[in-house]
Amino acid sequence: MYDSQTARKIAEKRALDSTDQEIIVKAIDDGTETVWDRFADQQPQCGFGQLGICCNRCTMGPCRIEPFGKKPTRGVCGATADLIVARNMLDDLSTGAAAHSDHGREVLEVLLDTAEGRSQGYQIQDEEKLLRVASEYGINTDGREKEAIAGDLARAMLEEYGTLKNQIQLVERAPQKTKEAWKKAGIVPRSVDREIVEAMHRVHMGVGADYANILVHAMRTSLSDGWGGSMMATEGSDILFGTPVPCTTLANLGTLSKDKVNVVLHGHNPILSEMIVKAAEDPALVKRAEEKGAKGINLVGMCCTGNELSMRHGIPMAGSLLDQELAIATGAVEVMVIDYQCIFPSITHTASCYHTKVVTTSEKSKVQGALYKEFRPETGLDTAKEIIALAIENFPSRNPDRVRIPATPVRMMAGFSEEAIKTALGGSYKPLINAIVAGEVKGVVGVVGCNNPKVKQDYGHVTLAKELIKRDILVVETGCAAIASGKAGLLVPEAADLAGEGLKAVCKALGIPPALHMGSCVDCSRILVLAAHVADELGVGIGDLPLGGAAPEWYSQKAVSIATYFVASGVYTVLGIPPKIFGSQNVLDLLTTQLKDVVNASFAVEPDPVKAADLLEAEIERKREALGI
Ligand code: SF4
Ligand code: MSK
Repeated sequence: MYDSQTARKIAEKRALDSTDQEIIVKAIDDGTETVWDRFADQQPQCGFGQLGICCNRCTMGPCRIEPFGKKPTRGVCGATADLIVARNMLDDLSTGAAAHSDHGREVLEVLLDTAEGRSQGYQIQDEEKLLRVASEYGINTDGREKEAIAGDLARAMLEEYGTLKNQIQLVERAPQKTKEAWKKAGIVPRSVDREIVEAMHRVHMGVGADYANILVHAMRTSLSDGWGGSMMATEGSDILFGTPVPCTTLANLGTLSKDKVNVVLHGHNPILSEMIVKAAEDPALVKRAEEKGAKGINLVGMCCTGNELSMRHGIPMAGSLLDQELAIATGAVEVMVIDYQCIFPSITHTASCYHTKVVTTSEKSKVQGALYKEFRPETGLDTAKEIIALAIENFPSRNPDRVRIPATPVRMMAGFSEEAIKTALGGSYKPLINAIVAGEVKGVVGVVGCNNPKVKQDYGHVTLAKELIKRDILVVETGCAAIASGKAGLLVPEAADLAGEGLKAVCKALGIPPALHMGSCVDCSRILVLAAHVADELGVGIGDLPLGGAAPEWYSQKAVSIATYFVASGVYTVLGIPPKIFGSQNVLDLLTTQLKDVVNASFAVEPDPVKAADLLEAEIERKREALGI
């Protein structure tokens, strides 16, 4: 137990945002264990693991390589540090690509079920996008019912996961020059499942033993995610639930309500949470909530399920990865509904300290101690209503003496899909290109990725975003990075006052924030599409554009895949958390230097966000100079 001054100091070290700090203090007072406590318990963390030079792939091991050139220099099988590092990276990346892509598959399955009349509560919301994407697939749209087209499209997209076609259609969206670079490097992705399965094959003992060859396949696998699984997750969700348009909502833990039934929607896939949004509007359930003494039902988002809902419905955003336990520690959450990804396995342990019930909904993502309500498309709305009813029944169990909700949520804008950005620009990318050519906007950087207890929560994201906009660099964001900027007040048009004169003028003229919320982790694919359109207008490759990427606080295997498909697509990307590759100088050289000759982009590692902004600005200047602007 700490005195209040010490608890406050600890909280200030853990998180940037004052509402997070407030609840960290409460969690400390309540004796509730959080991710930061577990992180402290793990110190010192294994140096071999951090360098990527331990291997636990087979039972001749586990093996580890001595990092200073002494023995052992090889694992029992003979693998070198180069090989062990490269295999570990491909393994991590493939896990991340699988997570995104399997999410995409589930969206497409719901699209197919909806097209064939088997789902409950779903409708095709964006017919215009349906027709547009269907035509990319060569599907006949003339005079046909939208359900018939959607059925054909869902089947064609599901085929992208298979192994017979050997060509992902959406790769055609990339500019010609980018595709040629991929072809030359042998990294054109063939299909989603094939690249991931092949990756698992290659990392088996006795298969891939050439680190460079392993990393080439890592690039191909990441492209099957960015231009395949993730892109299909985004497009399928837009067709089913609507393509986002700008909207204003609120962010931080203050979005929880003192007098309403609070339901937190946490995870990544919008297919169930979309039904929960519908269920929460059911007059019978609203009435039942009132009968239980609540003033209504309050839905808030968390992590990327939250991003999906903020983007399409303006549902308030309670927080990001490191906020999941804090939301429960407010004592005001009746139910936390989870689908999958980025959910702490200890979440039910946290909930057991309060009245919160955790509901799991995916057969893939069960958690011990949670209530399981299986999501199936044919009963989606019924399941959603059951979950809301459960939350209502739990409202009287809330102990008002243990509730603390921060006072002031912050306003934020979301909904900047690629289509919405184009609309905001007046229907064409020309104004953005003109502003870039004129130097008013020097370039664009995608700031994406997670939180990580190794970094003061949100410090990396917010500091980097502020530095970039100050230097007239437009920021586009997804995932927890977007949530961090939302909480920090950067996602409103008034934040343009923090930007350099050129970017400020552009934002003021268009009425947009200097940092644009483009969605969830799979929506990093929206950034790729935006880059492809701009490159096409200029007749260049993505690698020629003054673009950058950054993941200042990343933690997940999905982020390894995102960062790699950014680089493979031609976007120089700076990582704030060192990846587990420093045990191999050869792998480091390949990823940070030699890749430039292949895709005109590379990785960099820079934990200091101000120095990261320096690197990104220098790279943008390099690309501008090469373009002659
Ligand atoms: Fe050791 Fe080789 Fe087995 Fe890895 S694959 S655990 S390095 S023997
Ligand atoms: S939720 S993958 S912590 S961004 Fe997409 Fe945030 Fe990273 Fe999960």
